[in-house]
Amino acid sequence: MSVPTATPAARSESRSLVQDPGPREYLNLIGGSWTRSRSGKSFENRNPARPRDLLGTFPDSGPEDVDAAAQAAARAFAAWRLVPAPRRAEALYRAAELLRERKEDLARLMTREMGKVIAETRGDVQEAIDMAYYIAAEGRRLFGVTVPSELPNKIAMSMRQPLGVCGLITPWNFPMAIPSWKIFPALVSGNTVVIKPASDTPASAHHLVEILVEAGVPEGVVNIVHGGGSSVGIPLVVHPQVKMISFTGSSDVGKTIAERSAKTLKRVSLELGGKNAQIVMEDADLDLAVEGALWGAFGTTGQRCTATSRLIVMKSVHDDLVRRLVERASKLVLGDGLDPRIDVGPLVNRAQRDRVHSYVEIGKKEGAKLILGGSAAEEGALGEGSFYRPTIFDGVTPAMRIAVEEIFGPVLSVITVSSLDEAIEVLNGTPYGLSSSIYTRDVNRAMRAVRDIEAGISYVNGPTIGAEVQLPFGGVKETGNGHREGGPTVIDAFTEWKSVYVDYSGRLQKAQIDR
Ligand code: UN1
Repeated sequence: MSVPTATPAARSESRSLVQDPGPREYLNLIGGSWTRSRSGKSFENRNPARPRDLLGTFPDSGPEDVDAAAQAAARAFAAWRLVPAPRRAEALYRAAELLRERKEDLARLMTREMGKVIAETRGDVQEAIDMAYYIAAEGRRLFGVTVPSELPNKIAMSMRQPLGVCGLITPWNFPMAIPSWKIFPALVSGNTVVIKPASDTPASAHHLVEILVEAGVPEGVVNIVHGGGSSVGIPLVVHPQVKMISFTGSSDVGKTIAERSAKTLKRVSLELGGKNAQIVMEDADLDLAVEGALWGAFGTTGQRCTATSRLIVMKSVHDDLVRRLVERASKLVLGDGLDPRIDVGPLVNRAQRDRVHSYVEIGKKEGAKLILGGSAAEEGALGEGSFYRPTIFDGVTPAMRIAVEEIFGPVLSVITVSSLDEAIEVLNGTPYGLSSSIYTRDVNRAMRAVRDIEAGISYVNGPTIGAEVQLPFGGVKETGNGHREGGPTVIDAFTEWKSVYVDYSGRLQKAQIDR
């Protein structure tokens, strides 16, 4: 069988320049051709720090575009699944090199697209680079198990097989990292993909896909269809050619996807909301705990599913810790994330800003004590964008809505407790279970917390954010449905097991019966 390679046509139409300041028309990629939406409709992508800055227009696609992409991906699967995995991985190594070369341009574009500060968008591209190298190496692993057979002259082994067309639906908070941690393992495992990136961050996903085309991924293996959740996302979820859906986003949308895909028993890998907490014990290094809480709560303007949204503090250190925290948080500088002096960028859009503010109003009504922020930042140039002040509530009780529901913004709730048991009980008292953290110098307490916290990720003396690509990423309870993307476990999400028995005895042998 001949190994497919990237077609020159697909290459010549791809554009590598990402720093072009003028708006451009972006297209879908379907079966190797860059195309408009069938309806001809498009939508705009604007900078949330300065909405007059238009990055470009994108196809506002519909079910007919999804269908074309799914069919193209299904056709491409026939050949791609037969390409040896180490060869498939070679495209990912090349993609990693291209991402490295363009890291700065891609980071700048991403800051314009979704607002987080340039140091963080560099980190986002770096996470894609890390994932490319990490997963490319899987091309020479994709381990199965070989075990003894209970019968003589017989081999029992297992191997992984691709699923087929995977539909990937990705959020706007990690516009390149999250698409990369779905696309790369899907491809190395031999699947083909249709990706629908968030319509707030379509450009970052576009450039990632463009890089894969340049890296030699054959036509039809990676397809991108832009548009909204109901017009593109749901048609992808229900499409009969799509064998698997990987989604990162809210628990509400995750539940809808699970319901809609149940009819076809499609595999669904869900990475959903969080209400992550940092516990601070009385023996903690308080300076370190303050640094951790600041970064965990206000990094990415609080828009990480791993963000620290609750600070669970022992009574004896509460006053000292909160005083230091407010002092530091009040000095955070808001603004356009392209300026390296800025600490906190805008929220991704006005609707998110309004949503965050509605939670602040709820917190006040519930009787929590607002000790910092609590309003949109509108002075000067900030008024144009979707800026919200870092916000801290003290005196929060575990049952308040601001202590239970995911806010996805720069809002931290401080809850006071008197023992480790109480801290863990409060931490576990939400429907979510993604990330968690404890600051203590006592190894016994740290290990009890690691054992008893209900979360997919636990940090000791580090904030709730900052997962590395080589460990499983995901959570328990309403944070997911048992899959773990990232780490070696991501391969389980994107492959089927096949068990293979080879009998070389030359006679009929009966398992369980011949003894
Ligand atoms: C997310 O918030 O959806 O662990 C992903 C972290 C990042 C990934 C966050 N590496 O904070």
